[in-house]
Amino acid sequence: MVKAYVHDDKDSVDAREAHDTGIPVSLERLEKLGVIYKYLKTQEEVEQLAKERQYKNQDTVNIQLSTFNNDEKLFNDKLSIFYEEHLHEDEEIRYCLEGTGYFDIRDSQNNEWLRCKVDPGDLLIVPAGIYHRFALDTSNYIKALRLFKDEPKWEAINKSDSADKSNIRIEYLNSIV
Ligand code: KMT
Ligand code: NI
Repeated sequence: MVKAYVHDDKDSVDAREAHDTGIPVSLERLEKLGVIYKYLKTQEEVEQLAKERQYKNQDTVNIQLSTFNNDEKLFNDKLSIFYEEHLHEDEEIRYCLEGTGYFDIRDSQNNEWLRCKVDPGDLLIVPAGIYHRFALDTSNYIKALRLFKDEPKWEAINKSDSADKSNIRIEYLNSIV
C-alpha cells in the first residue's frame, strides 16, 4: 500500500516489471504535483470522498485477459492505450478494489516518471491536465473503480504539442507553481 518511487525509464523492459530505481517518492512530492495518494479501507469511504468533491459518475474496470475473451491482441491493445502518456480534462479518482497495478505520474519539471504502485484500498486523485499512464504488473490483473466528475466517459488526450498547449495543461502547470 502507498509506495511510490522514481521509474528507471528503461523502455526496453516490459512495462509490467517494477522499473524501480530505488529512489523513493514521498507523498509530499506527489502532492506538489497535485496528486493525492491515500489508503481507504472501504468503498463507503471512497463514496464519501467522491461526494465531498462533487463527483457524479463512476465505473468499474476489470483488466485481465479473460475480460477480453482471452484475446491477447485485444488485451495488449487496451494496455498500450493505457500506457500512452496522456492527460484528461477533468480531475479523476482511481481506487484499486482487487489486484495490483502501476500509475506513472509525469514530473515534467524533472522529466521523470513517478511510479505509484497500487494495491487494494489505494486511491489516487489525478488532477486535470497532468500527464500520466497506467500499467498492469506481472500479476496481470486489476479491478479498479474510476470516478468521474461528469460524464462517465474516458477520454484520454495523448501527449502532443497541442495537448502541451491546451488550456487544461496550462491551468494545471499554473496550479503547481
Ligand atoms: C487512466 O486514467 O489512465 C486509467 O483510467 C487507466 C485504467 S484504471 C486502472
Ligand atoms: Ni488516464
